[in-house]
Amino acid sequence: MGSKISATGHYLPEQIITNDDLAKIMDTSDEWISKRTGIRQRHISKDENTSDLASKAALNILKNRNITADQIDFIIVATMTADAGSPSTACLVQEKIGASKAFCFDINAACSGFVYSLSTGIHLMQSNLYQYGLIIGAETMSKAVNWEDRSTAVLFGDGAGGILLERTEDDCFVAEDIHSDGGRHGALVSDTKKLKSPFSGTAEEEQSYLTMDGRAIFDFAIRSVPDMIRDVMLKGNLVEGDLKKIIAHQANIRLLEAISKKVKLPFSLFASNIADTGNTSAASIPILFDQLVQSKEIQLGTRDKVLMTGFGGGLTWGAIVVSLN
Ligand code: 4VN
Repeated sequence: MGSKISATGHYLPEQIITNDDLAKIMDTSDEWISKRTGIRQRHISKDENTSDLASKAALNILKNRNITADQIDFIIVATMTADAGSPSTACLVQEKIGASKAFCFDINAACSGFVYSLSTGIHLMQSNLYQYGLIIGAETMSKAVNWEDRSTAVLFGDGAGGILLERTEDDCFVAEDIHSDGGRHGALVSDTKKLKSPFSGTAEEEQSYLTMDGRAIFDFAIRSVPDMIRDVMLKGNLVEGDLKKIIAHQANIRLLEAISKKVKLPFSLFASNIADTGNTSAASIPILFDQLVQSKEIQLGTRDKVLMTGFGGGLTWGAIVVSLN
């Protein structure tokens, strides 16, 4: 008893911003961005908020499984760019798609959010209480970044993706390895709300854009992710040949190359779409997952094993291996 991934879907906002477009509004270049990150373009929302992207991805997933929204038991949205503090983005998705019987909540674990949410969803399904659960990663990073800071603005993009978990005898769960280190939270901070009440201390300036210590985050990822991949493979009794694909958070192509070298797994195992979408934080893994299903590089119903790994703000990092039952 447990669940399987029975459908996938994603949605990217229509507007594409290329590196050359960015070079017109800030001191950067296509050469710098593409060489150091692998990013060539990103999708940027014009008037759709995170819940709009998430809802469109959700409808896409339901269409691919041919079920209706009122059959869904729960919706989890992984996001660090929620529409509001309350309601959760998941509740807004519920309203937009008409998932009337679902219980809905967000998980904020930054770029690791989809791995955290998939783990949560899979273990909820292991209770055998539910038939269908939607797990979505959705972000509008464009509203979080400072568009005058070329060191961060060029890295991020908007989008949403997700999967449907469906009750089945044969559980898709293989292994997971999930961590946080709040002691290093300062390396990536977004939407800082300062204390502001008649009873607070000093009235501070409100700062509402994302700041990242790129060096620190990059060093953290190159140190922690290879160890985590090794550990999750050990936990699942897996060797290289057992993995069909590694779907890692799309933060930087140079980082993925370095991780591949360090864990001694061929770079061809590492899927990538960063050239087209940039870093979409919690949405990057599920968008790429659906694109791989659509292009038949991975296939549901095969028992092939896929390793997903996210890492970023929090700090948070996590890896999960599932079988594509
Ligand atoms: C994980 C990572 C990053 C990230 C950090 C740094 C970085 C991406 C800094 C150096 C710069 C190229 C770009 Cl590794 C971000 C997240 C958050 O999702 C997670 N790029 N860079 C250069 O080469 O000078």
